[in-house]
Amino acid sequence: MKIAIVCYPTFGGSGVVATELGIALANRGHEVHFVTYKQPVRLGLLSNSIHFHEVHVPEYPLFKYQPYELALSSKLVDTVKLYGIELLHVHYAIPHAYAGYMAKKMLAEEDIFIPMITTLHGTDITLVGNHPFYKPAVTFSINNSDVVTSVSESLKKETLALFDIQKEIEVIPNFIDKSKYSSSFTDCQRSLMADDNEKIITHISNFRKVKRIPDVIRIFNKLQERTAAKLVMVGEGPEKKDAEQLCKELKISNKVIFLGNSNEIDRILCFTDLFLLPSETESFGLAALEAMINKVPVISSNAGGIPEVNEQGITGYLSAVGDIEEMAQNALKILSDDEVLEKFKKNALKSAEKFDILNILPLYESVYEKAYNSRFDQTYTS
Ligand code: GMT
Repeated sequence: MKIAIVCYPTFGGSGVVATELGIALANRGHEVHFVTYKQPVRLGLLSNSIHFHEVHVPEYPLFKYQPYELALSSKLVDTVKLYGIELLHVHYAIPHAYAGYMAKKMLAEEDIFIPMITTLHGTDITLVGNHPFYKPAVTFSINNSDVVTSVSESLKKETLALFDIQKEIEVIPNFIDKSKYSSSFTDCQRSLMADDNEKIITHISNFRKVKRIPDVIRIFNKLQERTAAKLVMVGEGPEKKDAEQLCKELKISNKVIFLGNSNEIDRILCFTDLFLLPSETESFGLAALEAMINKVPVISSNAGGIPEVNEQGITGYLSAVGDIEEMAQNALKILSDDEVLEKFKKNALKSAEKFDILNILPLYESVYEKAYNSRFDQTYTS
């Protein structure tokens, strides 16, 4: 099948999922066309089966806001016609589902009927999409998608509670590619980050408010008072400066390493003993799953869809949002006994394997088929 994927090309979870899905689809023989404003960060080499089409938004001084949706929908129309695309898969409702819907309508004028799948990822529903300024457009574009999927049961429930949704929402969880991790590094190079006696704690995110970065630092601060440890902070975002300042105030700057964005998170997770994810809201927690496939237990909040990934007392521990004391105690429970740590590591890997791409890809292919077959209905109804 010829599939156009629309996503954010950045380090955010939705872009990562969309990119990895596209790569996996191409490996299964589909032809995949990414349409976005920059080549997605996780996308490597382009080939006959993986294409990238850049959306340009010409600057014009009259506009205070440059019309990205307009440029995206026009690019989609051109790409569909030029490459004979059979299906649109848009990741993150805002503004992708809206632009996708416009492209569909423009194409229908030329008797080209193209089904659209919208995948809801989290903040497009829980934070941004829910704002009254966006809500009517988001509701409209979800209801006018041919198939709607959500990355967790929790996000599905929230979507149904917050919006007036007439469409069935299918849950297709996020995934990892187990085969990429099976040949794990023989030497994790722990010594690059810590002394032999120190445990390595890691946090990876886009450093936005919802990630509760100060909680990450304060959990670590409590932890390092009781056991020798280093904290590795991976990512970039608005909360990073304050996080560095907080480390100074707590006098732990020498124990916290800020690495910035990285394309080598499996290398970092290879030498990690414990992962922290105390988020305020999290539809799924892809970062936790990536930690788990690298045999790293997770200390997290119990927000949103995290309990669908991190299993209490098995792959890690979950606490109420903001309960940093309990999170620090649970972290110590895992770290202070090597046998316990080993057990949690094994469990983390085993649970993560359930989310292997080989189990999840057929679910997407089946909704693609359903949407593709529905194009005949569209022919008659539009
Ligand atoms: O976590 C973020 O802020 C990025 C955001 C995104 O859309 O790029 O992540 C969301 O989608 C991920 C992939 O489906 C989920 O794993 C994250 O839980 C979700 N983030 C939130 O709900 C806050």
